[in-house]
Amino acid sequence: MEQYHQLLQFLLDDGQYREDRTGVGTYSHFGYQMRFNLQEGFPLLTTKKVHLKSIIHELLWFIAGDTNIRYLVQNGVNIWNEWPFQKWLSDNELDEKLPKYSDEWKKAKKEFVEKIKTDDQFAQKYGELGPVYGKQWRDFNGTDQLKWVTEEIKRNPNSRRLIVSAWNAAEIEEMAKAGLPPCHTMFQFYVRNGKLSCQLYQRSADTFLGVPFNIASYALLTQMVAQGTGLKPGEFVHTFGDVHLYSNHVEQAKELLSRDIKPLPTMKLNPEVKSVFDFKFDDFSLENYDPWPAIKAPVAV
Ligand code: THF
Repeated sequence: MEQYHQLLQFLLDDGQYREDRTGVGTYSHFGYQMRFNLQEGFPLLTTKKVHLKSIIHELLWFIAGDTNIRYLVQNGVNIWNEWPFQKWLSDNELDEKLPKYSDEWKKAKKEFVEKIKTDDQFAQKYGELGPVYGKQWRDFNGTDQLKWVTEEIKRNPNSRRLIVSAWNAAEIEEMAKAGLPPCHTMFQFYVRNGKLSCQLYQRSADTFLGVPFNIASYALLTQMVAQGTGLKPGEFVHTFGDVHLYSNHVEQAKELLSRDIKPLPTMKLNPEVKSVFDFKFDDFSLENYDPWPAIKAPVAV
């Protein structure tokens, strides 16, 4: 994970200050690439504890084609709550009364999440993120891209068209209304010598909070698709558009960089599972993960 540390250091040293949609401000750079050899271990950050449980549930939720946060919150995953909550606030004209990140805002968010968990109708109405990842992967104007790509990898491994796109230009407006347009715009698979590699193009990246999740998530997806297609995992290539460090994550980034990197853990998948669509939460086990403690940082909405 040296590469991740290099990216953080690079943004601290050379990132250009830039205002952004959320009003927080970022240190940003346009165009960057990292590579992770999945044969060397599972690329989960060791210099802060990363909540792998959230990553696995989120990925299973994408693969299932789900776009409602209900499954996530029922499984203790809170990373997508901010957007439906903010929308609920503005629908009820509460966003002026409850300024972002205030104590009242946090209290109201807790109540909102509780209601999503327990109230079916409320969850249907307010838990929906719009036609985001799950929808586009499984039903892009009627095309099940994930099913197609997993079959095409087997039929035609030399193909240069092994692509899944989450960027559906005709539905971007609708995604922006409920949550946000996909940051992981598209990914491409590549097969050579019995190994499956994956490259992600990420148009916008929150380096401190999101990127450790994103690396682990796509590494895991690559491992799952590899198992489903009878291949070994190769490399994960992470390519960025606007890669940034939020101005309220600078101290946390410095703290992380002061810590020594530890050996990578190993991710074991249940070998009985033969298709990317059949994995359950209990089919994953992470071994030898001994990270430094978590570092708290606010998510910009
Ligand atoms: N928006 C922003 N501003 N940052 C992002 O990372 C991000 N995502 C997804 C969509 N929009 C984004 C959501 N993914 C956390 C992690 C991933 C997220 C959102 C939030 C987060 O807060 N992580 C904390 C807590 C972990 C937990 O609760 O389990 C952390 O310390 O890691 C990028 O894809």
